[in-house]
Amino acid sequence: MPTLRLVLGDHLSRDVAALDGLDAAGDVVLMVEVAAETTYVPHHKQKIVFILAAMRHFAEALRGEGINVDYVRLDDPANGGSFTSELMRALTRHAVDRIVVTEPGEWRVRAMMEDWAAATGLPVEIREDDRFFCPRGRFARWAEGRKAFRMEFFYREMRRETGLLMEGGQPAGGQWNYDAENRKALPKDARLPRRLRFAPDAITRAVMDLVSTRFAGHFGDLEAFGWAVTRADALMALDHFIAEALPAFGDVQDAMKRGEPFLYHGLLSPYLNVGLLTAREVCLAAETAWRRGTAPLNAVEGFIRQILGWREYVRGIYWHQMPAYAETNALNATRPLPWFYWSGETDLACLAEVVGDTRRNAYAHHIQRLMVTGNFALLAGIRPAEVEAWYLAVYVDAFEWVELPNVHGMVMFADGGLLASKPYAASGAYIDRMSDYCAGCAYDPKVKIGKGACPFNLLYWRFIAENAGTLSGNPRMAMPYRTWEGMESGRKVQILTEARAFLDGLDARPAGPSRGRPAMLDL
Ligand code: FAD
Ligand code: DLZ
Ligand code: SF4
Repeated sequence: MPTLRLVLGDHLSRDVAALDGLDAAGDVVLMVEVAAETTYVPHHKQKIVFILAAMRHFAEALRGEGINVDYVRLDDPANGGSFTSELMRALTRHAVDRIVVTEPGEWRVRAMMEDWAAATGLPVEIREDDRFFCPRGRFARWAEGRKAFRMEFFYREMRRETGLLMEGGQPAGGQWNYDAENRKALPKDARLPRRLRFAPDAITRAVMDLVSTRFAGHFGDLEAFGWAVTRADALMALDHFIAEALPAFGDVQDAMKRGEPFLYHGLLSPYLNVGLLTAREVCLAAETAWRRGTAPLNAVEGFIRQILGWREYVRGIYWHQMPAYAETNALNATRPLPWFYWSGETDLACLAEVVGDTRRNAYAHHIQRLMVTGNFALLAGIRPAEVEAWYLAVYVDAFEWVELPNVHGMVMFADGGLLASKPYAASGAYIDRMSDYCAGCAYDPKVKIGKGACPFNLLYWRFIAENAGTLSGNPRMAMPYRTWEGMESGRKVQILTEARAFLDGLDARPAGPSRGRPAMLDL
């Protein structure tokens, strides 16, 4: 029976479920560039280029196999602008008996798909996305009956089930987790690998021209675009990472350095998330490096845990908890997002650096996201929905299934501790220990109050005081609460007064245009 197979922008895998059983003679593969997806948050320019260029290359590869691909471009004058409108229009071009699609990565698109059978009058088969280690049903069984979820226990089950880094039923090396070895600061003489960049070809350059005109006001630089947009190039990026960066990935996984946004990180999340690489092949490549003796166990375990553990865990939580998950605000945070998240114009050097990296590359590594921009948003009490919209917009790898649990749960503690056992709140001392950012700052991480006091120090104690009702009973927060309670009352008053003055000075939205202002922002 002739089938219309819709392939979305993050379904770019040849073995994606929607293409299973494809009949090249009778079926049509539909791919659509649509305004609604390019603007539901003001995506970084590089993110739009990455997805549209990867889609165009994927369509070419399918055509090379003799498959009938109906590809609708963003600038097609007849383009109706949404998945639904383009599906309806495609049905006027093709006589098909049914529609097949892989389940999407976002709740809002899933809800849209539920209406398609009624709208089209055709059967719509929404197939499970089997590119993950842990099917949704498997996660639900693990989650059943638990009040709070903890990644570490989930991860151990995934290790056992996949056999990754297992020896005779036991974890390789005798330990499940080597995180304690992975928290070193970057040595001064560290030699960092040069990272692969992929020069845009004619297809990608055409998309860059489109984006630089149509999305000129969106956040982010486009000139530096060097992401892979084909599977062949993504595989080259994987090989390069395994050979050049993985061996040192572990020790300094949490380090940050001015002018060095990539350090030893994989830079693989965009490829994993749109389907140019599979999670299984990436984990197997890392495991093979360890078995061959070219990368140490602490690095390989740390890396595999991010994918087999964290990535699968946050996806499980997303689908298990949505749509209610996005609505909670356990710490009642209500402050608007400061404008410097878009402009980078702030005298807090760490924030200026991370926003600057994000603007240049549509990338920041995990600790930059968690402990700089995330930590600030948590301590300053920014409204979770605004923080989430920012993260979803600015990173090339951002899709809601992975962004939301990381921001809502891990960063903002807005789920009240479902995902993490305590908030990742830290004072300036943490940033000073893990980076060289403070050396160039107007503030001093060692100064706690008064002139030059690092705002993270003031905000940390204010956060502790403000959220005592919710957090002081948490055993993992016992130490900061003991310290706060033991602090001399005059000092407490001074900290709270200075923190309040700092927060009052934060500027949510400047009157005039600012560098980095996104064209459309509907938060
Ligand atoms: P590496 O450090 O090399 O890690 C290897 C891989 O592990 C990554 O490619 C990624 O697939 C996976 N991974 C690592 N940490 C996580 C995690 N916490 N959750 C899920 N996967 C993880 N990742 C996204 O893919 N999309 C997002 O939108 C996203 N938003 C985030 C927002 C916040 C506030 C935080 C704290 C983390 C977020 N992450 C997100 C997770 C992580 O920061 C990125 O996956 C990572 O920085 C990608 O760069 P990399 O490939 O160099 O990662
Ligand atoms: C993110 C994105 C963008 C910017 N543009 C498109 C697009 O034009 N067409 C498309 O199929 N997908 C796009 N995407 C990815 C979708 O937003 C993604 O498939 C949904 O969010 C579901 O995960
Ligand atoms: Fe950031 Fe404080 Fe260090 Fe400045 S002193 S870079 S604000 S942590």
